[in-house]
Amino acid sequence: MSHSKTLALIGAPTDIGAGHRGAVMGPEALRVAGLAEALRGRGLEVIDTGNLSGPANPWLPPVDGYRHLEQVVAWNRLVMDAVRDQLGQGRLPVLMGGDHCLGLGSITAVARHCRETGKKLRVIWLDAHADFNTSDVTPSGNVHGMPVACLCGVGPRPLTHLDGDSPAMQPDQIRQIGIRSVDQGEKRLVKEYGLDIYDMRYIDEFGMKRAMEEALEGIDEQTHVHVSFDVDFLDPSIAPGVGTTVPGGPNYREAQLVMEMIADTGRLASLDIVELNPAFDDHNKTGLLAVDLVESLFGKSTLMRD
Ligand code: B3U
Ligand code: MN
Ligand code: MN
Repeated sequence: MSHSKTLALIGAPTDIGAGHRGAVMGPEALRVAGLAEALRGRGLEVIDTGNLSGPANPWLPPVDGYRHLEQVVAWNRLVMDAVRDQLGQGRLPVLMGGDHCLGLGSITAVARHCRETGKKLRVIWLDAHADFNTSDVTPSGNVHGMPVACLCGVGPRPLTHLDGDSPAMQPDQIRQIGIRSVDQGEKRLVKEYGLDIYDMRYIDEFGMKRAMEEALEGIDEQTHVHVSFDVDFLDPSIAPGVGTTVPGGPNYREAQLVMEMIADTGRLASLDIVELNPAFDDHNKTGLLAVDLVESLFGKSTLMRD
């Protein structure tokens, strides 16, 4: 195992970018499900840095195509600073969301760290959604549907320039897996920007193994792999605890394989676990599953290879 690094759990309890209440409880649900204990059980050193404290969610309608832009910016600044701080200390940050708008702050910090340390960035985005909306095409105004676009420099200036530079990353640094809900205008944008998307059609036709082999192609010892795990990636039958379920997602075995294949690269260096919504869950079933999968991401092999 290559994880000599200490893991730093960072709680970001907010649903500021979401359309449903409840992701604010995500960090606590992951703690209750035993995230830190499970990873320690794998021999990893884990510290829980506690929760960030940002603005409350005012639950207002969108303004000019964005809901709560000011508060979204504030939360993402907090996340960016916390992730940057942990990376600077040589730790592996694990962001416990919170909704997926926070992937913007997390990956902005990771991308800068990669530029400063000469690493190649590869983002593996596990999600039912492409999260490439803009104010013009969003059906909701919810910023959790926009972080990938913002990271690629498409969006409102306070989000695209979160740390001053823009774009934070290039479309060819990201691979999206499990996608099955892309809005009409969003489809045009992901084509225009050339996003590498392994959607459910691709996974059905060629299998998860091939999708992941292609998504992980080119990763070497100079690569920093960031996983952004939106729990709605999983099929709702196994993961009901999310705000925006989309049927037809990866099953338990496929999800395990995804995590194991990423673990096998030995290059995982930062992680987001987002969109867990205990208000929709069944006895923390989804939280427990997320912990189970994250264990695999950190090298727990189901075939007793370790
Ligand atoms: N694409 C839709 C729905 C959505 C995106 N991300 C989530 N839901 N979690 C939107 O509102 O942008
Ligand atoms: Mn998402
Ligand atoms: Mn999603």
